[in-house]
Amino acid sequence: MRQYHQLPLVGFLLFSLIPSQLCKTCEVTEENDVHLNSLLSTMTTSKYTSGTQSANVLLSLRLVGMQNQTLKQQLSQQVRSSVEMRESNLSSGQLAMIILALGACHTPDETFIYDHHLISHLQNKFQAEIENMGTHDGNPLTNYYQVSLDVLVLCLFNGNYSVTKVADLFSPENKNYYLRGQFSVDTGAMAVLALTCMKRSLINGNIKAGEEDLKEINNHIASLVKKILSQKKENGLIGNIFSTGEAMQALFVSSNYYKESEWNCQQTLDTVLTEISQGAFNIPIAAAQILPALMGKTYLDVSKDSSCVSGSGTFNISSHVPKSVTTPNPPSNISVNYSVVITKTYSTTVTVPSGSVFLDVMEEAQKINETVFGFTVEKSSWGPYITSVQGLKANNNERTFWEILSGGKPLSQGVGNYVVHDGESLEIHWSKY
Ligand code: B12
Ligand SMILES: *[C@@H]1O[C@H](CO)[C@@H](O)[C@H](O)[C@H]1NC(C)=O
Ligand SMILES: *[C@@H]1O[C@H](CO)[C@@H](O)[C@H](O)[C@H]1NC(C)=O
Ligand SMILES: *[C@@H]1O[C@H](CO)[C@@H](O)[C@H](O)[C@H]1NC(C)=O
Ligand SMILES: *[C@@H]1O[C@H](CO)[C@@H](O)[C@H](O)[C@H]1NC(C)=O
Ligand SMILES: *[C@@H]1O[C@H](CO)[C@@H](O)[C@H](O)[C@H]1NC(C)=O
Ligand SMILES: *[C@@H]1O[C@H](CO)[C@@H](O)[C@H](O)[C@H]1NC(C)=O
Ligand SMILES: *[C@@H]1O[C@H](CO)[C@@H](O)[C@H](O)[C@H]1NC(C)=O
Repeated sequence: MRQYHQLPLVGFLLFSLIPSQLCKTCEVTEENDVHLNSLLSTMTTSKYTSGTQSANVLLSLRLVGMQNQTLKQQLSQQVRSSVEMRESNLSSGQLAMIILALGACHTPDETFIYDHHLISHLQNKFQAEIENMGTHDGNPLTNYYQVSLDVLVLCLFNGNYSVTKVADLFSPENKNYYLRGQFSVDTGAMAVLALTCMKRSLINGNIKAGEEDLKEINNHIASLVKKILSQKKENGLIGNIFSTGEAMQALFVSSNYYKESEWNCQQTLDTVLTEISQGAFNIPIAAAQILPALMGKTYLDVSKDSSCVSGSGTFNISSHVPKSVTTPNPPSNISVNYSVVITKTYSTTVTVPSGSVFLDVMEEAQKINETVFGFTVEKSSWGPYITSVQGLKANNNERTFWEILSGGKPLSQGVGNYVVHDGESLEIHWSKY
């Protein structure tokens, strides 16, 4: 930890190192606004139980200039009370997301951040992440998605952090960018947003650091952008459908690190719109994470003065709520094969009503044999998260978790949302990421 941003400016030389700050976006046109209605109604009609979930949604609605004051007031209230009730228990990234939401668009919520000293709490939580990495083989308390959120928010809200330390931490070779051996697009995208914020602050002279730091940050952005683009699929999605929104944000703010021919933004946008119409974003946090990019917005816009007025004015949200996707067929039962895999495999066949989700199967199995199929679950912003099976608990320090699969393939939805099919082979695996 050599340099902090209080140190003197290195100088104008820095400017020459950096490409201009163009920001290329593609966004939904007015005639496509209708596609956004289902996203907005998912966010409008949900019950909010998690502070992080409310914060994600509030941030998203504010960034796109959504007009419903009642809804924004409710969400803001929930976010603030989640701080008042359990500030000390929030993870670093949860607190960062809350600050981002409250600080977006310069509303009176901003004073809450300062009255409650949230920036200095975040500095401490960020410090604890770094200390944990030191004592636990480079593993943060949470994960690099959250560590990136921390840096992004400390940068946007002028918190104190070491530029040199962060530049070292965010080296693209760091194992924390990878989950199950795969580059995590969500994580890489959040890191690009954080590094870009730092880069801009350095150029503007808001923070001071050595020339070496700036070079390093530039190199990291370049190489992360390359990795993100390498996860681009034939249909334009980047990573999977749920990482695409954040990848788009990262690519918007880093457009001078790739050639125009390397990314067809319109194709990505069109595929996302198709997925929206098929109901892919049917939980509020998924809707909240895709929406800003569709309107050409990024989390870096949070600190801009005039960024939160939507270009196309207000949305015309249909009061019509999309019908639930469950089939109206008479209730019938289906059977699935369910296994718990540790080193040994424990299997059973479970019968559940059609339309059941993975979690229902686990509950049925638990009734059959509590010792073998007993499990614990925690509420999270994405729904229920499995924390232990047979008493064996997931542990971030060891990078262990319970992975869910169907037919041997990892699922891209959680146990609360994945709808099971007759004859399917479901598994929950004790795994390392
Ligand atoms: C880090 C991460 C993980 C880590 C979490 C542990 C850790 N070390 O932090 C690991 C690798 C273990 C993991 C596991 C899974 N994950 Co994950 N994960 C993420 C990631 C990159 C960041 C989450 C985060 O910290 N958010 C920020 C904080 C502030 O919010 P939070 O709500 O407090 O975060 C907690 C929850 O998000 C929870 N969590 C993480 N993943 C998932 C997935 C589900 C379904 C649920 C309910 C909760 C959950 O862990 C976080 C830390 O405690 C997100 C990306 C994203 N866009 O959000 C994907 C993401 C949330 N995960 C996803 C998935 C699919 C999974 C798995 C279901 C994969 C699988 N086949 O097993 C499992 C969960 C299985 C289970 N046990 O219930 C999807 C969810 C999509 C969806 N529609 O539901 C995402 C969006 C990635 C993606 N692009 O597909 N994940
Ligand atoms: C605004 O949000 C509230 C929920 O907070 C909802 O009941 C109301 O219908 C919304 N208004 C519009 C115009 O969508
Ligand atoms: C904080 O978390 C601990 C352990 O998870 C729990 O026992 C405690 O009740 C929580 N405190 C609050 C205020 O939520
Ligand atoms: C900023 O943080 C560093 C440690 O990371 C510390 O040495 C320094 O005193 C802090 N400065 C302020 C103003 O808090
Ligand atoms: C809003 O949408 C509804 C139905 O889609 C339409 O009838 C109405 O004219 C639209 N209003 C505006 C202001 O565009
Ligand atoms: C489905 O299973 C439940 C419980 O085993 C049973 O009560 C019910 O009659 C079954 N329904 C059908 C349509 O088979
Ligand atoms: C269920 O799955 C397990 C593990 O994949 C397998 O060993 C077992 O034969 C399967 N059972 C049935 C009835 O398909
Ligand atoms: C649960 O499964 C274990 C291991 O197969 C077995 O030893 C035990 O007797 C079973 N318990 C019940 C209640 O069936």
